[in-house]
Amino acid sequence: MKRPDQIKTAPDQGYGERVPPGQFVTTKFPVLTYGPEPKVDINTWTIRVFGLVEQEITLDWQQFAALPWQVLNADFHCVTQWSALDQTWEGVALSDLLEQVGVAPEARFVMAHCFGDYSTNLPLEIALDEGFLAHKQAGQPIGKSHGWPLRLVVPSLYGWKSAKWVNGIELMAEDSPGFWEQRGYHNNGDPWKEERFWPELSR
Ligand SMILES: Nc1nc2c(c(=O)[nH]1)N[C@H]1C(S)=C(S)[C@@H](COP(=O)(O)O)O[C@H]1N2
Ligand SMILES: [Mo]
Repeated sequence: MKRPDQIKTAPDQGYGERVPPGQFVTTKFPVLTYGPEPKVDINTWTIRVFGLVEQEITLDWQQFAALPWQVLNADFHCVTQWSALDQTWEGVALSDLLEQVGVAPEARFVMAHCFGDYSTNLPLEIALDEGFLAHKQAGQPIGKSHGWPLRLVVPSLYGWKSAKWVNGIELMAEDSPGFWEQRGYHNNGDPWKEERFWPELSR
């Protein structure tokens, strides 16, 4: 993979402290997918919650949709320097799904698994605070290329942590790098600290 050691300087668009450093605000929501887009059938769709849990579960779509539904409004920041403000998502808080299984006391990290073998890791604390499993965006079912029927949204971290086509949530004692984190992306991905690519390139 090419080492992106040139980060473009973002213009001052007048958003002040609202937008993290080095980001360009766009009114679009570009598709960013590595590799082919997985085909997902909602009739055979399941999500499995496993690892360090009291009781592993696998829910089908009907069972998942019966969990408490919420709305989340948040900004979205992609590491390729676009930010989309005020996105409205509808779905289920990850904490409500995790309540179903009971998180084991040793669990400290989460791995989100996806159709198509993408994955990404998160600290459990962030996952519980703000991890959101979205089925709708802007009042409509999310588009197929945006992760339909279910994607993770983690607003405080770069977009690659917002895994599309999620089908598994694994609870872990030790941290372990996901797809991009194994390929040079920063382990944490905090846009306010510009934790973009190779840790030594962060400003
Ligand atoms: N499964 C999967 N999820 C993914 C990606 C991917 O390639 N595969 N790309 C990530 C990246 S880099 C970003 S910025 C967001 C983009 O979401 P969007 O394509 O809906 O705009 O999805 C993230 N989730
Ligand atoms: Mo991204």
